[in-house]
Amino acid sequence: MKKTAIISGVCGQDGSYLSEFLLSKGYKVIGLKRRTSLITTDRIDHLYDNEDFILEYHDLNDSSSTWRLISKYKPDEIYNLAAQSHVRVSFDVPEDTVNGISMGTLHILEAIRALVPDCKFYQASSSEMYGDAPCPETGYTEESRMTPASPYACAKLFAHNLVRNYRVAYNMHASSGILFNHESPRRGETFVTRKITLAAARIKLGLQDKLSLGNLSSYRDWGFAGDYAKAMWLMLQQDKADEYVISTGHTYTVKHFLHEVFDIAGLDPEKYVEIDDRLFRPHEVPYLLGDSSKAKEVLGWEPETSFKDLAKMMYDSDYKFILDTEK
Ligand code: G4F
Repeated sequence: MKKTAIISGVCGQDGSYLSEFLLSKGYKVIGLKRRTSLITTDRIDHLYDNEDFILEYHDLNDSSSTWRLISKYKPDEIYNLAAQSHVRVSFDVPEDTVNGISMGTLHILEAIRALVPDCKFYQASSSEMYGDAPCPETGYTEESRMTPASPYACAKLFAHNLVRNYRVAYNMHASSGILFNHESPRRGETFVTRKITLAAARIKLGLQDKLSLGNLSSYRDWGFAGDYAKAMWLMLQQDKADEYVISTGHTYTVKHFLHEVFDIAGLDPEKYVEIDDRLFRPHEVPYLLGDSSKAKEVLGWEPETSFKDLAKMMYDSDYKFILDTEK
């Protein structure tokens, strides 16, 4: 009998990679999508022909939709990936961001407890939760102090703690993956890596002449989103639910990523990049480095894509995309 998995936020980067992964493992996948006036299904359009892939409308702020769908499909696993996930934007729409992440997670946990207590649950926790807490030399672990530095990160920490509470209080199989930044050609265009690879491709093709960026000196531990989807699944295959840091163990500045991509494109960033103060954040996370020793030891998980390969994969994909669509 096929296992059924529900994925909230299925139209996002991670939702699309996880859907592909679960379908390849023989799952029936119920993807939950928020209603928007613009079409946002481009990352999952190629999955429509698969009869095991079903799309349903859902909203994190509408608990009735959460209860109805969990009751309808009685899933074996639920992956909660939905969120307003842009950190800078969370300063502008804090209520929407915080409500969706915190109450959305609570609604799912309560529905599982009442309707499908054996269902396994995955929570998309984030390295943003560490905020500006001091980082150990070898990177943040599951036990490191967390001092979140944005409404988004505060809400993620609330949801992270809630998941732990439900795991202990109700003996639920509820796990959290503390994922460090993970990127891909499917990354949203307003996140810094994709903004850089798209701009480099457009500049190379003579379609853009400036790239505006904010803080170039923050450090991020950047991995490939496709590698990280497998880690989410592995967490739910364990006998015991738990929390895991998922990261590469290497950290680079935004400036370093910029130079890597512009080098690949054969461009000099000094000629094109301008700093725009409006893109700085009221409170920045200066340095993120993760230590995934626990994931390696317990899950047997390790990242497979290097920083250089990730930058090249993203630039090459955007170059082809711009050539096909704009040139
Ligand atoms: O690409 P970013 O917007 O990602 P950020 O804030 O690290 O958050 C991402 O990763 C988290 C995991 O740690 C997720 F939880 C979260 O949902 C999201 O996926 O910014 C990266 C860095 C920041 O320091 C930012 O200040 O790049 C800096 N930056 C500089 N110029 C910029 C820009 N960020 C964006 N988005 N746009 C810029 O023009």
